[in-house]
Amino acid sequence: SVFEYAPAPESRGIVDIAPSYGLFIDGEFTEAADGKVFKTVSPSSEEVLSEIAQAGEADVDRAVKAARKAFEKWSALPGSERAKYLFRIARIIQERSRELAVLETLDNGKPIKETRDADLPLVAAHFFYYAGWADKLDHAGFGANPKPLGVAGQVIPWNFPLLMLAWKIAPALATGNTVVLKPAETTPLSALFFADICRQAGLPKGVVNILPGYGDTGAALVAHPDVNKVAFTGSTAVGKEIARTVAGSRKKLTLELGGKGANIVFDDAPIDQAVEGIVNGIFFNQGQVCCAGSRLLVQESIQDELLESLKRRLSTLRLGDPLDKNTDIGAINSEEQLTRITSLVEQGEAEGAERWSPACDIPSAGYWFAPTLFTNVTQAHRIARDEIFGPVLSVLTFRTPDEAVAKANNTPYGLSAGVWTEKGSRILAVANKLRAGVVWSNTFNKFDPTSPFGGYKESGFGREGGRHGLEAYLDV
Ligand code: TXE
Repeated sequence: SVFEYAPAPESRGIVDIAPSYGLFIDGEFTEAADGKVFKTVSPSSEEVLSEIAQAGEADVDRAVKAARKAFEKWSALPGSERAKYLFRIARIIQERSRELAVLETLDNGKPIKETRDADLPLVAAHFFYYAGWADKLDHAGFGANPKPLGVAGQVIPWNFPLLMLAWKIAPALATGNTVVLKPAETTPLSALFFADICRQAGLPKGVVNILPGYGDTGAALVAHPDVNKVAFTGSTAVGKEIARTVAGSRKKLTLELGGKGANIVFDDAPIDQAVEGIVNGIFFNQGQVCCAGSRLLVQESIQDELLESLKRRLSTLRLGDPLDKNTDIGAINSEEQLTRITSLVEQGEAEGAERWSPACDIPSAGYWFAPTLFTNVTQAHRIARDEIFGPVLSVLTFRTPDEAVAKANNTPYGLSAGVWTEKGSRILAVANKLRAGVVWSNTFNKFDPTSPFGGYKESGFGREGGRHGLEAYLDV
């Protein structure tokens, strides 16, 4: 795993990180045309992990040209041949999953328990799943011989760097498109390792190109006239900007944006199980999850009992070194994100909500935020309306199912929700009224490549995953 433009890697146990990495264009690691670089930092130690080439407009153009050229042959391959490459990539991801998990944890700050047991298995599963579709597109229900779109420009965030890459690249390649992908500026490393995996799998040059950089690199990619499809996951503000850029062009667009998910707990729910689901819903990945259950809607009659159990459970969470297998709460991905969380939490206090956190030691270096619970929250509070994207739960109450539904839907977002009750009929009745792309019942944050994922309202449009995920990359 030593890349050409990656002199003398420094060993970090399982993973070797080189002091510098290039852009990945047309099958080669190269410097940026203007020689620009930026640093990627470990959020749990603030230590510089590596220096990364930063793609500018000229590099975007070069990568799109390479992807365009590769598209001719790649799209003409029989689906069964494309499938072989995807299966090979999936197997290499499995073989290198320990290395990738450590790398992702170092660059992102999330607990190794999560990268090892959630991110990496899901990444491999996505490639296996879409490999299986590559030679069956005629049977996907879109009519005979659906056509790939061409070059896909993909921009992804930092919260699940490799998983978001898998969600974007696997269906694009399976359907015969080629890709230029921009990872987030704070987490470029796993995408560059993925580029190396593409080479290891013998993927033809130019089919996948990786361009690390900031928002301006993403904007240049989105605006490039020879990009046929734009797929974005990130903030609602940037999603709207991208929609404006793409408007009037012939580019197809899918957007996966923010959320403010409601986790609704009825009085007949098994409390212990619900507490685990609430914890998973908002503290998984430090709450930096678009479909996080960031609003707890609890039926008034069980509020005291539930909150008592929840506080007891939160007091057992271990915050600290993300590489420690016992860590539950890792670092916040960046100083900017920590500032955003802190300011919203301060606003919550200023607006009169009651703040509670378990006692925990915050390491001196790195970006950290203790698990936080807000009670006495009203729907008007900003902490009940804005996506915080941190380990912060706002608790609201309700009396009737109708009130729960009304409160859950009282948000501009519509990505996820959870319903906790023993009554099957109630699950169905409530789920049907929730305006959210995914509703979990008696569980939360469960993902599967066979299941379409995406938002209603300001959470975006288009679906990733499942058969629906193919449609985003096909002219049908
Ligand atoms: O997002 P950005 P940020 C939400 C979450 C978080 C907030 C801000 O609430 O607190 O957004 O996070 C690239 N044209 N989510 O600032 O800026 C950028 O380089 C094209 C929810 O990190 O949207 C990165 O690769 N691309 C979310 C990606 O967009 C641009 C995940 C996301 O960054 C661009 C992340 C531009 N003009 C944040 N500007 C989710 N849905 O899961 C930036 N980028």
